[in-house]
Amino acid sequence: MDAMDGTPSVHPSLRKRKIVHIDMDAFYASIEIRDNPELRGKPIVVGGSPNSRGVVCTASYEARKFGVRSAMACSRAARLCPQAVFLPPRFAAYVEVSRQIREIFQTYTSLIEPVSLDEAYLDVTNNPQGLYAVKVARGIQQEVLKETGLTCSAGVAPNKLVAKIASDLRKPAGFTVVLPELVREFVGSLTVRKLNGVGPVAEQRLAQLGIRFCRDAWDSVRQQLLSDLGGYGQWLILATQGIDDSEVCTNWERKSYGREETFATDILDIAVLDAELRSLAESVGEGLAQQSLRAKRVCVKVKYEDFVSVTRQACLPEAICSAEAFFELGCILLRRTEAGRRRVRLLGMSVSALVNDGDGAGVGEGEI
Ligand code: TTP
Ligand code: MG
Repeated sequence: MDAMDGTPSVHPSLRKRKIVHIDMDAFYASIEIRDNPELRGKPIVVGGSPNSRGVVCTASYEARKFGVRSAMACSRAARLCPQAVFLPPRFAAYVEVSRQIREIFQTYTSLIEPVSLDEAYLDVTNNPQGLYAVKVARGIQQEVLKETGLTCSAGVAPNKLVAKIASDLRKPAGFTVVLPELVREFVGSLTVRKLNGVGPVAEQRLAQLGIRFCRDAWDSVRQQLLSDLGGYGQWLILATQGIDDSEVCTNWERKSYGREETFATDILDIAVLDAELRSLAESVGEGLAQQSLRAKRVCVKVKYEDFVSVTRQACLPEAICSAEAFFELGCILLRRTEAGRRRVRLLGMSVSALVNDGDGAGVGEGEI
């Protein structure tokens, strides 16, 4: 679609917003290296120990060269990179850095959507200082480095979808700007898997339709095939052109907050599981308190020995931050699973419907 004068027309939604996406580089691993400079230059794996059945939280870029990735079994990581240094996570340190970077974001705008401890979207369309989006992103990178000693990558684009892709493009310390006029070509050249919303299953399904790169979805025949997929297909038609009209949601701090533990051997004894649940609840309570958050919903996750997982959740009468209350509700939820009758490989607790201390009641109703 070209305009009469030959200049390509730009979809109107690409003129509405200026979004910055910030993502810290190798977050947990970089903090470990910062706090122990002897680790610099070495392959670092943060997560379970190499001979445990835990998983990798993250790996330094040196370890990634060997193929080590987040969520991989630690035993596999140890085989791929035997010289790697394995470190347990120190969540309190990561939460503290997360707080510091959010403080920096807030000096530029209050329109912030934190996605995880190390990642956030900022809507800087009308930022109070009247700065260009590029200037905001550069300023944040410099201040984050100065305040925390860590690098982050930034993406600047007309929407969240493209800003996230952009921040990931030139890690570490990457800086990528995608102007509205270039969005379509930029996204078109990427594989569909780069879109936040296309996972391995959708990737395969799209490949069957002949869609590997985003631009493969631009012709009318394939767009018809996609629209037959319903709402997700409609989203794909737009996303493959770099169009996304979603707003930066400022009214939640974090979607959920949790901990989980993969056991060295599968556990049948419910009393042992209760004790594990108590320590998970304590850790969750501590993490929430550090972030001055309270939670209303509690979720328990159980993975049985055959890797089948179930979750059970319920709401507390009001948003609170109490390890004891999380534990008590957790015990009730655990008894709604087959724990005690089937061996359990992993136990997790997470809390959601989070509110800041001082805010009103939490959201959501639930069964108990
Ligand atoms: P990411 O931003 O996905 O990864 P990263 O910051 O380690 O590396 P990158 O430079 O590619 O951004 O996740 C942020 C942190 O979240 C990561 O350091 C550890 C944690 N995490 C997990 O615990 N498990 C996971 O599966 C993933 C993906 C991340
Ligand atoms: Mg990151």
